[in-house]
Amino acid sequence: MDEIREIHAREVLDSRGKPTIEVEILTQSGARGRSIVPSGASTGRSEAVELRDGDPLRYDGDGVLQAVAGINNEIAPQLTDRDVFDQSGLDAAMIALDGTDQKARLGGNALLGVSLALARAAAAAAGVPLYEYFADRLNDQLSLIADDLPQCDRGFQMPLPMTNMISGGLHAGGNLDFQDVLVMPVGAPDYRTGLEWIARVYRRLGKLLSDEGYEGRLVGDEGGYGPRLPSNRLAAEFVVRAIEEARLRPGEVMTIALDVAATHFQEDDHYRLATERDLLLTSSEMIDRLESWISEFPITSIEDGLAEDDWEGWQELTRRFGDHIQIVGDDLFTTNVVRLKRGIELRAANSVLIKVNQIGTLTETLETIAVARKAGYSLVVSARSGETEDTTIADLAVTVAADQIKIGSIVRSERLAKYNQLSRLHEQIRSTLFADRTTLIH
Ligand code: 2PG
Ligand code: MG
Repeated sequence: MDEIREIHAREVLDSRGKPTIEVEILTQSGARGRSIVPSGASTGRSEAVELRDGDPLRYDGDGVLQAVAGINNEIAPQLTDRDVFDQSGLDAAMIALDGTDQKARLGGNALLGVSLALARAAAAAAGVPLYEYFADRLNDQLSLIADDLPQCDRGFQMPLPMTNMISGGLHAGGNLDFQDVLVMPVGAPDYRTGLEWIARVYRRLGKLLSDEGYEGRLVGDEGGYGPRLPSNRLAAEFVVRAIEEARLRPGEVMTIALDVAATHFQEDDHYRLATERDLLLTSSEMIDRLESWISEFPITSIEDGLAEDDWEGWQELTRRFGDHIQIVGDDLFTTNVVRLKRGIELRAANSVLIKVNQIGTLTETLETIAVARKAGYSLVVSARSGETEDTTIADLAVTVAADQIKIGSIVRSERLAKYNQLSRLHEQIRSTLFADRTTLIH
């Protein structure tokens, strides 16, 4: 038992210069925890609501003073004097205090800031690294789901980086329809080698783009290059060439992943490809289009290939490619256990993207992870396009033996904060192995 003494929130800025929430917690024993909340641009409709002030005179309405006040004046008095180790009870108390389905009253951003700062304070109070503290909380969730489900055995593992090379969509001014072309060093023997391979490809890619007259220096929100290419296809072609120039074998040791983020170019029941003369595709035609990409490029993972409510399309997508490609739901699931269970039942995907701020508390995030594991889904722990120096997701990925971690590219310090934390964890957990990634191999 270690009682919470102080909870204090303030407004700080994220990597896009937008206000966000920082929370600090102090316990009776003197342990401290601090967290900063990330923010998405290509958000799913079912995400926890991000509470923003809407006052046009401050940050064009993006201020978070109301959410900060909600923490300082409502959440803090409720949680003060309670045991910092009671993560699930404290998260449940905040959810009840908010009282809405999508955390719209106090804000998912407010709840998440407190939830993660609580975990950090509790880990500090227990004198254990954050990833170890997360393991105990994950085991709580696993045992709630089923007695026979193997507990997290503290066999911590490094996640494989899924790293952005070319950014498009809402992350780079609409230069491309697709949001990310990413790489995964599936043949790397360990994290350190994988990171070097990724950096090598990134450098070759910048040079290739510049040499051919495209913007090989301008980067999008997550540090991937943001060239104005004439087609989505060309983006994948450039990345394959960069892998070759880096003397790595595309499809063998380095594969490609896509985050299509299709929700954001869906119009009514169609998908509008602006870079292809506003071509309108039905869901099935969009799947055919993805199929041609899969056959042409060494793609082993597709995220949000279809829009967030196109459940039938997702079923077809998974039926056609789910046995050899990772089909990842991001906007589709929004880290929400109800949506994930529906997807599992419908066989609508085989992998889930985990973003802590989509759901808004650590306990709910771990519940979603536990359900995904039980269903045999792979896990991709992900940052947001608006990020900060907070490194919590690196520890989370190691605890849950995430198959991959998606942080953005290997430039910009809000991204490097996580990659560098992973380098520290790589030494601490003394496991050179990546999590099981058999699903990724062609
Ligand atoms: C995504 C994320 C991260 P955003 O779509 O997966 O790349 O973007 O945070 O803008 O939702
Ligand atoms: Mg996504």
